[in-house]
This record gives sequence, C-alpha cells and structure tokens, in this order.
Amino acid sequence: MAKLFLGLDSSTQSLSAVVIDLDTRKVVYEKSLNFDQSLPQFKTRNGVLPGRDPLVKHSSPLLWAAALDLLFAQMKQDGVALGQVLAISGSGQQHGSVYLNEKAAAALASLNPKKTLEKNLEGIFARKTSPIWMDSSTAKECTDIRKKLGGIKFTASRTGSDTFERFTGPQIRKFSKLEPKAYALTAHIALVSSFLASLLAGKIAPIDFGDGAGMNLMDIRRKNWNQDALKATAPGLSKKLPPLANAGTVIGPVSPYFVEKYGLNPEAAATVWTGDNPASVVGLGLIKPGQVAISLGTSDTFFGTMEKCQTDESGEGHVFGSPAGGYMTLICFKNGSLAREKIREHYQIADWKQFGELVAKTPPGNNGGILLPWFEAEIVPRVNQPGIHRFNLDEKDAAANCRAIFEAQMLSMRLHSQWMQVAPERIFATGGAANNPVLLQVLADVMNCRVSRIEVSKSAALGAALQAAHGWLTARQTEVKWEKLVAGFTAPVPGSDILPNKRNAKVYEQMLKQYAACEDEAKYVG
Ligand code: XUL
Repeated sequence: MAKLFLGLDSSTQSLSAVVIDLDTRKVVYEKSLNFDQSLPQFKTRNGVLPGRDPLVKHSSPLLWAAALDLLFAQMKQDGVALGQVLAISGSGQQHGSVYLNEKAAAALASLNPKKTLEKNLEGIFARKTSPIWMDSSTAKECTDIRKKLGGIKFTASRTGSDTFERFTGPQIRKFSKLEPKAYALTAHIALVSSFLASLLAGKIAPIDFGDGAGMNLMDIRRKNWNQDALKATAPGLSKKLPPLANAGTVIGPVSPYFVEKYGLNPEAAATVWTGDNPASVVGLGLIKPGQVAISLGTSDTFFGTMEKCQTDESGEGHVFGSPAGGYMTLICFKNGSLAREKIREHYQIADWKQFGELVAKTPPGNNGGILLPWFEAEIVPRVNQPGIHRFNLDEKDAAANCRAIFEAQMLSMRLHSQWMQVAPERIFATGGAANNPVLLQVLADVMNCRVSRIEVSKSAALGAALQAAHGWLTARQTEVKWEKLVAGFTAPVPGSDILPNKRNAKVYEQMLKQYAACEDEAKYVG
C-alpha cells in the first residue's frame, strides 16, 4: 500500500489539495477549487464578502466548510486513493477568526454523512462571518492593546509582532466591544486553520505555534497564551481559546463523516494545521536555521528561519513558530512587482527581458542613484504617505531608473532583515522577477550570498502534506528528520545558481548606509 499524505491549503480565494507519496517522493495529485467560481451562492468576490466599509473584509466559515466537502467529492471523482491516505494536515490564510457557540463541540462530534457539512454546522456559530487578514478596521484596538503591553518593542518581543489591524487579537477586541452579547455566547474562537482541522478531527482542534503567533496573543518564546495579552484584548478570553500545539500533531482519527462519505481510511490521522506562510516555509524546503527565501511577487516577501527567537524592535517584521521547529520570519514589502511594473510602464519598456538589458547597461551602485518606489503606502519601512523619491538620479535616464528601483528594493530587504541576525548561506528566489538572471545577480550581490531559483506551485499545500507525514511518523515514534523528509520535493531549479560578485558586493556594502540615509530623509519628507 502506498504511503499517501494529504495537504490542504485554504487561502483567501481557493482551497487546494496536494497528495504526496512518501515512498516514491512524488506529488501524485494536485487540485485547486476557486471559491467564487465553485461556490457562487456565497457571493464572494475574490474570496471576500461584499460590504460597504472598505476597511472591513470578512468571509464565511460555511464557505470554507462547503469547499472542503466539494474538494473531497472532487478527489473521490478523480480517483484519488483516499483509502490509502495515512494522515491529513493543512494550512489556512493567517489571522482570520471563527466564532463558535456552545453547540459546536457536540455538532462536530456527530457529523452526519447523509447531510452536507454546511447543514451539519447550522446553528453552531456565535458570529456568522469571519474577519480575514485583509481587514484593516481595528486601528483603535491595535493602539489600545499595544499601549497596555508597553509599546511597540515590548508587544513585538512578547507576541512576535507589533499589533497589526489584521491580527486576531485586535479583531477579537473589536468584536467584544461592538457585539458584547455575541461575544459572550462565543464558547470557542478558532483560526481558519484550526476551524478546518476541527471539521476533519470532529472536535475542537488546537492552534499551532505558527498561526498562533499571528494573533498578538501567544508568548512567542514560551509558546503559551500570554495572560497580559489576553487581558489587554477581551474579557474571559482564556476560556475561549483552544490549547496550543505543534503543527502536524495527531489529534485523533479522522471524523467518520469523511470515512463514510468519501472513503477515507477510518485510521487516517487528523492533525493540527498551521498558517499558509509557515506551511510555505516547509513547502519551500526551508528547514535549517538561516535559510532564506525571497518571493518577488506583487509584494516582495522575505521568509527566513532561525533557531533562537529574535524579534524586530521597530515592529515591522513578524516572527512565527515554524512547523519544522524553531522560528520563521515574515517581512512583507508591499511595493514589489507592483512598483517595478509602474517603472516599466513609465519608461515604456516592452518586457522584463528588456528591463534586465537596461539594468545590465548601468554599473552596480548606479553611480549613487537611488529610487524609493513607494507607489503605495509601504509596510516595510513603515511609510503612510505614498511617494516616489529620487536621489542623484535623472528621471529621464530610463536605464538608471530601472537599476535604481531594483537596487533600492534589494537594499531595503537587506537593511530590514538585519534584526534577524542571520547570515544566510543560500537564498532561494521565487516569483516572476526571479526568472530574470540580471535581477538575480543584483540580488546575489546586494545580499552577498549565493542565490538559487526555486519553482514550487502550491508551496503551502505541499508543506501541509509534508507536515502530515511528519506528524504521522512522529506519532509512531519513528525518528524523522525534516531535512530528509523534504528532500526531493523542494529542490531548486538545476543550473540556476548565481554566485555573488565580490567586487559588486563591496559596492553594496558601502551603499547600504547611503540607502538608509535616503530612507530616513524620504520618510521625514513624506
Ligand atoms: C500574513 C498575511 C497573509 C495571509 C495570506 O501575515 O496576512 O500572508 O496569510 O493568506
């Protein structure tokens, strides 16, 4: 019998599945189901319920449950050997919260396979909708909690991050203030990840150290609920939160609902889920401390792993628990390819190849020319006022502007990841701009580090499948090394290695100070 493990990822817009075969080390099945298209009756747009207030972004927990039913039905129809799946794990969009009443535990324990999940779950919610990570309506609650916890530095050092509007604690506080009666009727608060794990396990599931760290409620070092944070957030909160556990921990056998309806093995294990970013870290193969991945997408993100917990005193970066043990960081630079595209359009550059050719025409360091591309308010560094700032740079010089924007973006990454105190040995690059060798060379030179390209679709669902395998093996007292487990699933693209040019690296080493001064000046002006 094949050793199959199923990983699910419930993201903002879709639910994805990846099935891996541990013996052949292959992904044997992949599927994604788009919420808007597959479940139009929920009337979401890009996974979000329509609403009048642009700051408020909610979705529906019933939509996520209905998607789970639909995806299992699809897998059965596609002939996936569900009876050979040994364990299931998953990941969810981070920060989103689900509010369950006192009927929930009994309903989960007796899911009727003759009805849909949606029907089974009727009457178990203390709040019909779930605020998700795109919600930014809790500025006041962020200020309240941060103040009670002693300011930015202390909030970050205790909970792993400064308070952020999308984080679950500020969201819970807002709910408890606006709807005190509904809050009082809330018996359990789940995250998207732990809610879906609860459906599979047929009982209220723990929250893991990765997703738990996205709440401003968990003590990042002790990995337990921080009583001061709980008190600063809402009354009676400790009774409403589940226990914390390692991602992948076996909760118990999967609910008979999935056995009878879809043919899962009655002994298949339901495990603790995590957040999509922690799962991606595993799916990208970042296991050893000091490994770094940079995703050059709409926003640029910097993922790093570290053994000891370091937090960002400036409160810009996040620290989460990693499913592979230790910690991970997430630093999000909003003006990523969003800004690069604006520059490309401004100079009417046909494509990224030509963009790269223009960059190659200019010298590393750009003769001191720097462009700060804050087309939109920036997350890192914190910049509320959008603005484009040029230093020693002629706006008419297209080539110099192309180099200037990318160098600035990479210098910003280097500067704002220094708090991690991690010197990466190798950086894995993914996302659109990672296909451009000229840009990758700039990245290698600025970071003074070897860069390899990695192509992983569905990295969160793959990470979740690996997490299921890890949890299942651990529960059998089988010694399992993460590095061995991910090997083969997450290898970088052969021949894509780029080594830093030592001379250029020196140029950037010196340029970093100049860049930091430009940032300070621009932030002041902005
Ligand atoms: C991370 C965050 C997003 C969501 C996306 O802090 O808010 O990356 O996890 O699903």
